[in-house]
Formats: sequence, structure tokens, C-alpha cells
Amino acid sequence: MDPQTHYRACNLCEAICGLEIKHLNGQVLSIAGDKADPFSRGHICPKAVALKDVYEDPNRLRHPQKRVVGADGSISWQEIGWEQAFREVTVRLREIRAERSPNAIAFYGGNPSVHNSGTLMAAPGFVRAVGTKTVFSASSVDQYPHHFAAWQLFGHPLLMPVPDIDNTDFWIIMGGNPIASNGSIMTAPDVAKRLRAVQERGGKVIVIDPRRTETAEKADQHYFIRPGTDVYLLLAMTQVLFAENLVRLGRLGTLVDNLYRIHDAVADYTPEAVADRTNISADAIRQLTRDFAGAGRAALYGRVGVSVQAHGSLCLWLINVLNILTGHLDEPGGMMFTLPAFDILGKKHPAGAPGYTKYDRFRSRVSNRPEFMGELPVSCLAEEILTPARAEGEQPIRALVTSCGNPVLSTPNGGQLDRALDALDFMVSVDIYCNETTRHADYILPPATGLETAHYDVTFHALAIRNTTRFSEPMVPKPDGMLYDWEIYEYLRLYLEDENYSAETGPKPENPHQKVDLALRYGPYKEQNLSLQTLRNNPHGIDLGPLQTLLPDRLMTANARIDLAPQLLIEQLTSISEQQLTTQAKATAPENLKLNSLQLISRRHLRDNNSWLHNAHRLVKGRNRCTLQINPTDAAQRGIINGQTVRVQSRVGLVELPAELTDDMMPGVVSMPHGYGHNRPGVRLDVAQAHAGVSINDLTDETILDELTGNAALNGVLVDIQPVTFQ
Ligand SMILES: Nc1nc2c(c(=O)[nH]1)N[C@H]1C(S)=C(S)[C@@H](COP(=O)(O)OP(=O)(O)OC[C@H]3O[C@@H](n4cnc5c(=O)[nH]c(N)nc54)[C@H](O)[C@@H]3O)O[C@H]1N2
Ligand SMILES: Nc1nc2c(c(=O)[nH]1)N[C@H]1C(S)=C(S)[C@@H](COP(=O)(O)OP(=O)(O)OC[C@H]3O[C@@H](n4cnc5c(=O)[nH]c(N)nc54)[C@H](O)[C@@H]3O)O[C@H]1N2
Ligand code: SF4
Ligand SMILES: [Mo]
Repeated sequence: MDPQTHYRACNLCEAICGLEIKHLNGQVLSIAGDKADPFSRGHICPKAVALKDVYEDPNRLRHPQKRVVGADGSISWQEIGWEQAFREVTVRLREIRAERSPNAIAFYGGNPSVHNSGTLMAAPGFVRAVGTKTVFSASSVDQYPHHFAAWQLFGHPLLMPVPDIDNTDFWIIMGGNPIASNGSIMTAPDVAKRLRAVQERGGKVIVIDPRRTETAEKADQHYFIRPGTDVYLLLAMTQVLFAENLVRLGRLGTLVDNLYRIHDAVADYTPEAVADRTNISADAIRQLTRDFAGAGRAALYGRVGVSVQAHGSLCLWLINVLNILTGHLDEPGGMMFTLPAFDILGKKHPAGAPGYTKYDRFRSRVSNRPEFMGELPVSCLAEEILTPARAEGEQPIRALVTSCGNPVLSTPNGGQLDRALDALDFMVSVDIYCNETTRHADYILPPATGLETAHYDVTFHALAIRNTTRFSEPMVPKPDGMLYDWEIYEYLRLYLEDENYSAETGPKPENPHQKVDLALRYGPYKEQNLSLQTLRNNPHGIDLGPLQTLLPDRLMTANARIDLAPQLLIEQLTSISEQQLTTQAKATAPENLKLNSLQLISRRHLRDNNSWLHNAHRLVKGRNRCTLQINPTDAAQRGIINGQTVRVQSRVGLVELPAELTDDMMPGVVSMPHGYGHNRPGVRLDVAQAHAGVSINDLTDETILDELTGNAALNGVLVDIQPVTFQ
């Protein structure tokens, strides 16, 4: 038999590159970029080959696992059938719900949920069947502030603008490293080439980051900014716009309200007032603002670095405001809105309706944090488990379902969460590995994954810098005895809803990809006769053209206007203006830390993918990437030499790892990758354990949050660093 060729989109990161995979009888022979994909044009990165590794990985779970504790306390895992797994899991969930309450059962959804249309569309049905409000996800260690700003300004949390980098002449990147991450809230395959193209047409790229990143290396200019101080830079840039009469609202002039309130709110934040705090000189702030305002086509783009900090929501709000005030929002080459073939925004609210309301409808029990988008901040998860009921009717979490997530490594104070998971009565994980989180589960339910699945990028087409659409079929049928993720959620729902449910005679799981078909048929491109069948006939994907100007039609606010100065954000700004110290600095100043503490930030490497690709041999080989990067001056002050093991301590924990001395770090700031720390008992990841590293989130502090959203402030944590001396 001849090898077959399979075309699909890589679902590992947000770039959704097209792949061309040669395979024979289910054996992967090669993975290359799909040159006929109109969007990615043949680009791939080294992670794409890891799809083969995951597909073949002997550690990947292929049958439901039940944890068995022996008489001597030893733990073993028993392979069981699906019928037994579904029945036992739902019996326990029903019991806990009856004895306690639905809210005693928590749910955590991790990042791959969004990269997996089966989970994305089927998991919510199961959560509704449980009836719990205690829902968490990786969104609150990531992009909550983006959603919050989008909701406050444009009326819907998913209406987030993306930089039109193919047409821009001036691109400011704050707190993003797309050359390593391949872009985020900006689906842009081959971002390196697109960045180069900006420069080749005479444009400029400016990076603002406490680390001289791989992106900064390629940029025209890079400014070191002190972690957590971006809000002050943004306030000062806005102040300069008013002070130098650079505000040009352009087409949006008739749509915006409360311009004067912005003017008043920023008036005190002159460049001189913020220069020391931010580490960016007043002259540089003025020049940057003038250049940005004066550029014909310019985009100010911020990402994880400005989102996972104590002022995340203020930063994302001001970034949007700056784009609006300079006429760069909703204009080619600026920050633009997408019109995806599967439109995730849903229907507009009827005139007079209150608009989007999913904020603060309820609060977390222990820290009183507001709900947002139907979820609570994951920083609260451990305390919700560990804090007993303090009053009649209070309901601690007693059971947890995790889906595509590894919060022990990915959320702040992961060490505490690790301990909290042991205190649960019951835990279930829908996951392909037994890792740092899922090893605590009573049952692990592994879905077919990657090459075995059908996939439509519901989310990332909606965040792409060009409107395109593409559907991936499974490369091979899923192996006998395996279920797709959507089947697992649908069965859990069916067994939960009816205790006498039988898979033989009862209703069958509903394939969520039918929803894709409907969305395509009745979506924005219905005149082009889009359907699942059209996409099947076009396996390289279909180009729907560059981003278009969409306002005011696309606005989702109740009054179809943009309030530049929403009350919640103005109040938050007033409260930080009144503080001498930032919330972050206050909360991170533990008495036992020395005054010469450094600020810890995270970094990403092209060959990592959060916590879960370290079992792919070819992605972890080579030099150890789990190092503490530190500026040589800071190292010398502490007597630290390159390669030496250092002890890093924060309020919440302590880790030891090798130091890597580099001028790429701003003095006063150190960096570690996240997603490492595989050296825990019971983890079944042979390759990852041989490259275990340590977890940055054993240092990050769950009490430091963005006040408005509860998003974790993972960056800027104060740490004390000492060389480890061997005796
Ligand atoms: N300090 C620090 N912490 C961070 C960050 C940071 O920059 N610094 N970044 C944050 C960000 S942006 C994010 S998004 C989070 C990510 O946080 P998480 O989503 O909690 O972590 P991941 O490492 O992505 O875990 C993915 C899990 O999904 C499983 N998985 C993979 N494929 C499938 C599949 O097809 N089906 C199922 N059911 N499971 C699958 C993997 O085995 C793994 O257990 O981490 C956050 N944590
Ligand atoms: N290779 C790889 N690709 C990935 C991932 C991965 O783990 N590995 N994860 C995926 C996920 S889940 C996401 S969300 C995206 C994230 O995509 P990006 O946002 O591009 O990710 P990072 O590389 O973490 O970039 C954040 C930058 O912010 C900087 N920074 C830290 N603190 C501050 C600060 O206070 N101010 C400013 N201005 N900058 C700061 C950091 O130095 C870093 O360079 O990447 C995705 N792609
Ligand atoms: S850039 Fe992202 S989508 Fe493209 S091949 Fe690499 S991991 Fe896959
Ligand atoms: Mo993320």
C-alpha cells in the first residue's frame, strides 16, 4: 500500500498552521507544513512533530483508569471499561450532590479545551447537568483582563480586537513574545515572516518587556519595563495624547462617550511622574506616543505579560483606549475585529436590554471574588477546598472534575493546590496523561486526541489576523475501545441525568460538529454556501479575506456606543492612584524577604507548550531550559556564577534551579519558564520526569490578583535569591 497524505490544522498553539502528514497504516511517516493552506502557507514550528510523539507515546492513557489504594497505602491504577467508569463516576457525583450541594462539585477546564472543538462544545453540557456554579478555568491565569476590557468597551467579552499586522506600519508589542509563543489573541501563523514584512515595507516594531526576548531581538526598538508598571506607562501615553493635542478619533468620533473623563483621569500621570517607576524615560514615553499617534497605520498590542499582573484590566482597557484615541481601532493596519465563519458572539441583545450580564452575579465563598463569564478565579480553588464551612449553608468544594488541565503546575501557589487535591472526597480527570494534577484523581478518563480527532478552530479563527476557515478530519479512526472527548462528556451527562441510562438502549451522544455545520451555514458567509461539506471538499482551508472595518455594526453594547471611561475601571484607577504602593508590592512584601528582592517573571520557549509536551523526547533534548535567568549585576551582588544552583524563595515557597546569567534580563528582574516540576511521586511521564525542572508556580502567590477580574498576577512576584553552597 502507498503512503497516504492527510491535511489538518495543528491544534497545539493559536497559530493553527496547516499540516501535511504522510502516513502508512496508521504509522506517521512525516509531518510538514501544508503549502496550500492559504493562511499558514507551509509554515510550521518544531512542536508540530510532537503530534506524532503524543500519538505514539507509550505513557499516553488509552483506557479509563481507577485509582486503587492498597491496605499498605500503596497506590495502583486499574484499567476498567467505559461502562463501569461512567457508572461509578456518576454514582459518586450524584451522591455528593445529594449529600452536599451541586456547588460542592467543582470543574476546572484547561487550555487545550479551547484547542479541541469536541471538548469546547460538549463539556458545558456536562457542567450544566452537574448544576454547579463552582467553575474555574485557565482563563483566570491568562486572558480574563482582555475579556473584561472587551466587555466594558465593546459590549461582549469575546469582542477582542487583534492587530492587523499584515497591514500595519507601526506595531507596539507589550508583554508578548510572539516569536516564541507563535502569537496569542492574534492567530498569525509565521509571525516572524509577518514581522519582517512590517520592517521591509518601512514600518517599525517596538517591544516593551522586562526581558530582551526573541521578539525584542528582531524589533527595531526595545524598552525594559519594570514588571507590573505598564499601567503607568499607558496612563502617561494617554496623558501625552491630550497634552500635545494628538487625539484623533476619526471615524469613531461619533460613537464614543466620556472622552473628558479619560482626560481628567490621566491628567496627573505625566511622563516625568512615571519615568522612574516604569524605568522608561519621559523623553522616550513622549517620543513613543508621538510616533504611535503620528503613524498612519499603527497597532498597540498587549498580551500575557500585561494581562497576568495586578493591574491587568486597567492595562487592557488603556491599550484599547489608546488605539481609539489615535484613530487606530477598527482601521486597516490597526487593532481590528474579526468576522469569523463560525461567529462566536451570538445574537445581539435587543435594544433596551441590559447587554452582557455575566459579572458578579455571585461571589466566591472564602475571598468574596466576583464571578466573571460564569466562572470564579482559579486562584481561589485551593482555599475553597481547604477552608471548612464557617457558617450554616456554606459549601466547601468536596469533589473536582478537571478537563484538559494541569492546575498544579499552571496556577499560583500550585504547591498548596497539590496538597488541597489530596483533601478532596472525590476527583475525576478527563486527560490523556497521569501528570502532576491527574495523579490525584480517583478516575482518569482518557479521550482520543490529536491526529485521531476531528477538529474545528472555533476560537482561533475568531481571533485571527485574516478571516479563514478550515476543518480537520481524523487522520485515522480512533482505536477500538477509545472515545472522543465529546463522547466522554456526553456519556457523563447522560449517565448523570438518568441513573438507569444504558448506552445500548438509551439516547446516543450528540456529535457537536453538527453545530459547526449549522454555524457555517447560517453565519456571516452564508452567501458563499459554507458548510461542513464545503470545508471537507477544501482540506487546505478557505480564505475569506483580510480583516474589514466593522464598527458600529459589530458593537454589542446596550446603547450601541463606546463608553471610554466605564465606571468600574475609573473606580479601580482612582483606587490605585490613592495607593502609595501598588497592590502587588504591598501583598508581596513579606517580612522575611530582604529589601534587595528581585521580581520574578515567566517566559515561554518555542519547544514548550505550557506543562504538557515535555514527554516528547525531541522537544526536551538539548540544554536544560528550566533555568533562572538573571542579570550579571544582580548575580554578582549575590555571589552567583553562571550554571550554579540557586535557591529562589517567595512568600509561598522555595525552589532550586541553575542560574543562567544574561544581559537579556533587566536588572532587578529574573525569569523562569512555567510548566516544569515533573518530579512528583506518582507522575507517569517517563521522558518529562527525566527533564523535570521545578515549577515557577510553587513561587507565585495566589493572593495577588487583578482586583476587577480575579485574574492571577503571575508576574512581578518578589523573590529572594541566594546561591546554594555545597559543603
Ligand atoms: N507562572 C506562570 N503560570 C502560567 C502561565 C505563565 O505564563 N506563567 N501561563 C498561564 C496560561 S496562559 C495558561 S493558558 C495556563 C495553562 O494551564 P493548564 O491548561 O491548566 O495547563 P496545561 O499545561 O495546558 O495542561 C494541559 C492538560 O491537558 C491535557 N491534554 C492535552 N491534550 C488533551 C486532549 O486532547 N484532551 C484532554 N482531555 N486533555 C488533554 C494534558 O495532558 C494536560 O494535563 O497556564 C498558566 N500558568
Ligand atoms: N512555545 C510556546 N507557545 C505557546 C505557549 C507555550 O507554553 N509555549 N503557550 C500558549 C499560551 S497558553 C499562551 S496564553 C500564549 C501567550 O503568548 P505571549 O503573550 O506571547 O507569551 P509570553 O511568551 O509568555 O510573553 C509574555 C511576555 O511578557 C513579558 N512580561 C512579563 N511581565 C511583564 C510586565 O510586567 N510587563 C510587560 N510589558 N511584559 C512583561 C515576558 O517577559 C514575556 O516576554 O502562548 C501560547 N503559545
Ligand atoms: S506554530 Fe503552533 S500551530 Fe503552528 S506548527 Fe507550531 S505549534 Fe502547531
Ligand atoms: Mo494561555
